[in-house]
Parts: sequence; C-alpha cells; structure tokens
Amino acid sequence: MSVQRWAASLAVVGFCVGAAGCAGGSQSPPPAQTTVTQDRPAPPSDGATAPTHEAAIAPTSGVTLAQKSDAALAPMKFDSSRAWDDLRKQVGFGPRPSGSAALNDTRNYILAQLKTAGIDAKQQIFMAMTPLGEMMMSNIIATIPGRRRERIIIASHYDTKRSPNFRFVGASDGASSTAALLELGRALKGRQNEFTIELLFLDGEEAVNWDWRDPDNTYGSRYYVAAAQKANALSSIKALILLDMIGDRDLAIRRDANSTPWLVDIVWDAAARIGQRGVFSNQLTTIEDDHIPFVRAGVPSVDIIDLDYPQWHTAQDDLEHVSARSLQAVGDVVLAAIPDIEKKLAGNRE
Ligand code: 1BN
Ligand code: ZN
Repeated sequence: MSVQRWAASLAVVGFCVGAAGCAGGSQSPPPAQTTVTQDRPAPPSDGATAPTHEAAIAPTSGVTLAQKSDAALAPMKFDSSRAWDDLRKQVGFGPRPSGSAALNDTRNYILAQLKTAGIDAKQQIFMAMTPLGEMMMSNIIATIPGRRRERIIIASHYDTKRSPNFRFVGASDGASSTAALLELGRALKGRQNEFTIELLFLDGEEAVNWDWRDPDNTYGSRYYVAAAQKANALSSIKALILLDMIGDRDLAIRRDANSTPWLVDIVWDAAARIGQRGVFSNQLTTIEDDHIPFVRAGVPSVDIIDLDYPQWHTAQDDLEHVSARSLQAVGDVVLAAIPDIEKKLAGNRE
C-alpha cells in the first residue's frame, strides 16, 4: 500500500497530557473532561545544543563509556513476581480493545504504577481513523532521564485484540509485555543510564477488524513516529526494543528478519551469555509489528516476540498459558543487553 494511505488512516488531532510535552504531534484542544498540562515548546531539533547536564559528562571526566566499571553500569534486578502482579491486574480488567472502558482502566493502572515508581509519564492522545470510524487512542510515554538526551525506547502495546466472537483477555498478547515494560522501568529507574530510557506503551497495535490488513493496525506506533518526525525529534531515538507476546509458558523467540541485524545480535548475544539460549532461538522469522514504522523511519529496532504460541488470538490466551518465568527470562535478557547497546551507541559517536 502507499505511504499516503498508510499515513491517512491516522489523524488529524494529537495532544499531550501529563508531566511534559510530547515529542511531536499537532496541538489540538483536548476534550473537556480531560485535564491537560500545557505542552512545553517542542524539543530542540537534533543538532541543537545539548542540555547542560549532557554537556557535563564524558568530556570532563575523560573516561569513555567503555572504560567505566561494570558496577556503574550494572542493571538492577528484574522482579518477575511484581511483573506477574501487573499481568494479572491487566487480565482482571477483561478485554481491552482500543476505545474501551477497560483499556482506560488499564491506562490509569499503568500511569499509577509509573507514578509510584517515580517515573514521569504523559499521554499522547490522538484520533485514529479505523474501520469503525474515528477512535480516540492514547500512547503513554514515560521517561527515565539518562546522562544523554538521546534515547533508547522500550515499547509494548497495551491494547488487546477486538474479538466479536469470544472473550479475549490477552494474557500474553498485550498483558505480558506491558507487565515486563513496567518492571523494566522500575529496574532501570534504579540505574545510572547513559542514554535516556523511554518506556512507550502503545495503543492501537491490534487491527480493529479481525484480519491484520494495512492500514488497520499499529495506529499508536505510526502516530508516534509521524509526530516525532514532525517535531524533528526522530534522530534522538537511537534504538527501539519492542516486546510483544512474551508470556508463553513454553517461550521460544526467533530472530526477526525485519529487525536491525546488529541490534538483534546484541540481544541474542546477551541471551546466550546469561544462559537463555534455549528461549532465544537462532531460527529466523519475519514479523509485522509496532517496530515497522520505526524501521521505515530508520530507527534501529528489534522485535522480541513469541508468535509460536498456540493460544494466539484465541480465548485461551489466559493466565493458564503464561508464566512469570517467561517474563523473568525476557526481563533479564533486556537488562543484560542495555549496557551493550549503550556501548555500541556510544562507540558510534566516539
Ligand atoms: C502481534 C500480536 N501482532 C498482533 N498481535 C502482530 C502480528 C500480526 C504478527 C500478524 C504477525 C502476524
Ligand atoms: Zn495480537
């Protein structure tokens, strides 16, 4: 399909709610019932002067990232019992398709958890043109400031597939990766990160119709990338790690051919190093998911997804078929990979 048609399914209106302004998007007035904090001015375009805290790092110490002690860079622990609790809470809200009251409850839950963790978050609200007409959707953008303004995004969709024929609660497809993302945020909040870490909770990944047919999918990621492009903020995104469907008790994650090879290598090498080779298989697959708009925009991206899940898009994608152990495996691998991604990115600049 054409780029124009792809873009045309997204909308017209976007605005931000929360602690800070969004990285892009038009500034239409919010609906009356929403409390809105005035957007800050758009962030400086890339190449603009870095904030003072960034300018003060490496040059003054004379120490490169590669020379810093592992202790300074060591990630905190991922606690899968907390993540499991987040997963169960989401499933408890019931089916959570875009535009539903249950998704609103989920959004409020995510925002409350981020607040408790001391992580600033804002909503990026937009209107999406769907096969059911215009629908209001909202991405959640949470930020853990690093030494540098440039950012690594870790993302998950938090909506579940709209199912007219059965009750779909998306324990793996939606809840698992969202739970892991919350717990990764808690862990990374306790670390001195070299790059700013952005936790991106995406709305509207799932098709509104039953079939996944462009442009009826990935509404949130397409809006996010278009808004970042518009705000000249795209080049400060140095990498995207997308998590999706990582709850399967029998977790098996293949290398995705649409992802960026060097980033896939770093994640899979980290998995091998910490003993998760059994989960991170070297088999290849090709996935269409929320990383595709980022890949098309030139952002190095990796999709960590287990599509080898018999319960995918069935009523059986429930608590019986997911496990905390799978969340732990992926959480550990992502935390092990982050310092390596930082080193690679820092090396690209040095
Ligand atoms: C992942 C989870 N996706 C939808 N729910 C994206 C996808 C759609 C992946 C079709 C493969 C095929
Ligand atoms: Zn799905």
